[in-house]
Amino acid sequence: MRLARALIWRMDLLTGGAPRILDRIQAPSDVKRLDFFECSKLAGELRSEIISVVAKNGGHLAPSLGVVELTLALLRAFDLEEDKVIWDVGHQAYAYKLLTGRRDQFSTLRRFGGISGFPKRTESPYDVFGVGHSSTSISAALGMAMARDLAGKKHHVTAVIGDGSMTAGMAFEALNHAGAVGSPLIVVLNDNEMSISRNVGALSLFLSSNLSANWMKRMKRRIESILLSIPNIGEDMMAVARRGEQTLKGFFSPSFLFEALNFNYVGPVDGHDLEEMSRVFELAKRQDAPVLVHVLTQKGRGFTPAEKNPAHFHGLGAFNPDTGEAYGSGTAFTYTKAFSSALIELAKDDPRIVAITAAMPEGTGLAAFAERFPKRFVDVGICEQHAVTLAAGMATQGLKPVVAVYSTFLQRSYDQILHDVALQKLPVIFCLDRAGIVGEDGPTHHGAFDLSYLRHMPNMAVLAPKNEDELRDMLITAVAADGPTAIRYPRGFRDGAVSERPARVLPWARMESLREGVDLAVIAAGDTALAALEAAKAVERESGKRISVSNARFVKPLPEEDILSLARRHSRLLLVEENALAGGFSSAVLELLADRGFLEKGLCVRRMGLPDAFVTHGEQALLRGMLGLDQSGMESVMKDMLAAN
Ligand SMILES: Cc1ncc(C[n+]2csc(CCOP(=O)(O)OP(=O)(O)O)c2C)c(N)n1
Repeated sequence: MRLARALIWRMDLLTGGAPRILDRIQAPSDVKRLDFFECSKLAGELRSEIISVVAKNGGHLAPSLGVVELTLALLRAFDLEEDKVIWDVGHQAYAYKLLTGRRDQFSTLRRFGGISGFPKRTESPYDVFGVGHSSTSISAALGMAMARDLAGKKHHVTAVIGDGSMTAGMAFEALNHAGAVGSPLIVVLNDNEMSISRNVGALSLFLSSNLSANWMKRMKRRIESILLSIPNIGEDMMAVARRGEQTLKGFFSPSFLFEALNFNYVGPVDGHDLEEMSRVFELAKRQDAPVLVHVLTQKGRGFTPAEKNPAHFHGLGAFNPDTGEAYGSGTAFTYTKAFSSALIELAKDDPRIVAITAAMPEGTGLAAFAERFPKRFVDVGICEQHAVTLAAGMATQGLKPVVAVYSTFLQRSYDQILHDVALQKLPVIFCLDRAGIVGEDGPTHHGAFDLSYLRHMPNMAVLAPKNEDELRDMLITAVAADGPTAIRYPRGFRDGAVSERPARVLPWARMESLREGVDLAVIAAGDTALAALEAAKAVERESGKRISVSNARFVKPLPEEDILSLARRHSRLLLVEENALAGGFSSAVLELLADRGFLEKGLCVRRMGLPDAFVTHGEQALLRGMLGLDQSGMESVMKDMLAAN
């Protein structure tokens, strides 16, 4: 039976228009039956499939293209019915998804109702750990290995982590622990010398293939030419030097680092050479100790535009699969761009301003700042916690550090913000991009919690602009403040432009009235304020009622005076935010109203925001619509409130 199947496979291969090998992979173990020639054909098919789907749906292209052969090697080496493979970040797991039972759904990647862009335990039994944030894989893998040991089992546990993700402290905490535990555990270091942009840090030098290959070659050539230039004895000295080469290589190679942590080191291995990797994984499987397999890959491999510009193709929207050219609104003036240009403007006149990113200069808009003020720009790697305390240290010395980070990733730094910044009332500015619903990246990436995790910290100010123009005002307001300030703004754009007028410092803890009415008051935080304004106008036209709409501007300190004044003048109050309702802006307002006795007096309050559930992935506008956080959702709640007595 097996022989017959193998024969059919080979026959199909020989007959030009053969169906894809990919279409016959029913289970991950099917990959084991392929020979290296078939695997290389399959690698090509996987790349075509990934490129064509990501070109339509957007996604993480370059990371996934880089690990196609590595994925095949893992599936050949391990039995996924027993063994565990844990992907770090998980943005590179597209080939893995295709080979582990999700080929038929792959065209739905990142779409609402479709498969996730990241490994997800509820999606497949082969996704043994849910992920989206970086540098968790070794900890999770060690946990699984320790559970295996306790159960007296023998299967293999393998974490696959990129060199960018390896820069985070958490990865080292896990290596340190794993080395001490000493149980069998395989860590595959996928080294492409890139994080999203070029990887940074002293460690990246140590890991770099330049060191282990090019650097060694250069060094060798120089030593050879020096020795050969010595008359008579040069040749003999060369022979001695060649014998010492291995020792020198061992000393300077990354093995030095990992062996100190009690890991056996194997590598560097060519991550596009399936045969070599297969040999190495067989070797790794036989070790009765933690092993680090250092694999060198090329980010974007097999798609020329991505090979040339891996940072751009790291994660992107729809594009032309023939040319790599982006479709859509790449030129739109987003909040990120408004932040980027406003910060540069401020920094021109204020040498205290420094900008810090945790491996995301492009995503946060700091790349332009880095070009303009290279000495005042810091990329710490994927180290959000360190970024915050670094900023705190700088602030003690009179600098005005601006930490630009996605809302979801700042979750990592809760204690650093609280203990190192807020407690000492240090003037660090946090610019939180991607706050609220982000869209296709889904629950690991929605910025749903920042208002909740920041607003209870004493000394902290939390602001949310209604549009790009107000973001400029908030930035200058934050620079003028004498304590920590966070500004949170969404992915994408509201007005898509800023006005010509210079930015101005906003009145502290005051909101902005956008419309005065009598029948209902709406207070909205951030970007939702303008949608609420449009909704109110539409409802007014239809109902003849008059609605007050205010832009909160400050979530902390709460604009108490303005809120209480509205509560006195209205019998109905609607609160809107794109943050978890639990502990967010509307919670703060409710606390105030309860404390001041307004709830007892019969004020009718309704809240709109994110539910106490993780919001799935899908298009930003679609998710907002589903959650009722778009104009039409707001209209219906307003009508409902006006209809009630
Ligand atoms: C905690 C956290 N911060 C930032 C990010 C955003 N991010 C996603 S992938 C990535 C780079 C990862 O680099 P690497 O691990 O080397 O993988 P590669 O993309 O090069 O394959 C970053 C910074 C994240 N996912 N998690």
